[in-house]
This record gives sequence, C-alpha cells and structure tokens, in this order.
Amino acid sequence: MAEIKIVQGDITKMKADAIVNAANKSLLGGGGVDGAIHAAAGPELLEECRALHGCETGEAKITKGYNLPAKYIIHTVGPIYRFHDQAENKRLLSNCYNNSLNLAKKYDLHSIIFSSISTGVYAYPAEQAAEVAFSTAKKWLLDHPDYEMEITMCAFDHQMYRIFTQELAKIN
Ligand code: AR6
Repeated sequence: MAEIKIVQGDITKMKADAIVNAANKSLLGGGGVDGAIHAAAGPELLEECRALHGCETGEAKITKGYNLPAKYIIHTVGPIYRFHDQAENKRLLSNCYNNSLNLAKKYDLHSIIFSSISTGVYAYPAEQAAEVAFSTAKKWLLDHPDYEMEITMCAFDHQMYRIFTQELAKIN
C-alpha cells in the first residue's frame, strides 16, 4: 500500500499530478494558499474557475495547473470552523480530503499534494485538522488497495510540519 508523506514549503512550487487548493465557495480566488496558487498559475486559472460556478463546502472541483509545476489543481472548500459544531466540522473536512482523492482517481492521477485545508483564514485548529487529514487519507488508501496514489501533506511552516510528524507517527 502507498504511504503518506509530509513536506514543508510553498505548494505552488511543488510538482505532482495535482495539488489541492484551500478555496472558498466562489472559487474565484482569495488570500492564503488560494491567492498564492492563483498568482502562480496565472490569469487563465481564474477564467476556468469562473465556468465552474462555485463549490459547496466539503466538495471538490478540478482545473488545469497552467503555469504551476503541478498538472492539475483540485479546489476544495473547507469548513469555516466557527460556523459548525465539532462533529460537522470533522465531517465536512473529511469530505474535502475524500472528495479530492476520489476526483484525482477519476482523472487517473497518481500523486497529490494537499495544503492544510481550513487551518488558516477558516481557523480550524491545526492539530484537530491534521488528525482528520491523516486519518481520512489513510482510510482512503486502505479502501483503494489496488490504486497507486502518492499522498503528500504540505505544511507551510515549521510548526505545522511538527504537527504532521506527530500525526504521521500515530497512523503508522
Ligand atoms: N503553500 C502551502 N501552504 C500554504 C501556502 C502556500 N503557499 N500559503 C498558506 N498556506 P488558508 P483556509 C497554508 O488561509 O483556512 C482564502 O482566502 C496556511 O499556513 O490559505 O482553508 C480562500 O480564498 C494554512 O495552514 O485556507 C478562502 O476564502 C493553510 O495553507 C479561505 O482563505 C490553509 O490556510 C480559506 O481558508
């Protein structure tokens, strides 16, 4: 079975079949990793996004990667933490990872790098979000034993990387 990897740095510089953007429901760009992805991919990305007519929380949509090293961008919308109770936050965030992985498989993609969905502007506590991210990814791999998928979790800063190291140790 494929394993889950962790990496620290700017996701817009990373090469993979797909990177996963922490978008908002409009899919028309914003701050954080979303802003960085749109800036690096170029204006054609916004054009393609306009034609997608938004995305619901927990769902995922795909575009080309344009000027990015990644071939595709999967845009998912994480929960805004203060809007939901604990169980609903967990369910919605887990849906982000599951739906992104299902979409990658549908496009026959075999490597995917996730940004840490909802842990910036949307204020999902980092440890809790990492637990959902790693456990959902692990379950997805277990549920798809015959499909090669390299899953990488991207931490932007060292603090998140340390949290990821701890989560990885827990699921292995
Ligand atoms: N590479 C990797 N990770 C990054 C990068 C980067 N270049 N930049 C930030 N992060 P956020 P959210 C990390 O706020 O919480 C946007 O305005 C960051 O440290 O980007 O899901 C959207 O348009 C954090 O751990 O996404 C939405 O409106 C993680 O990415 C809203 O923010 C996610 O932080 C979505 O909020």
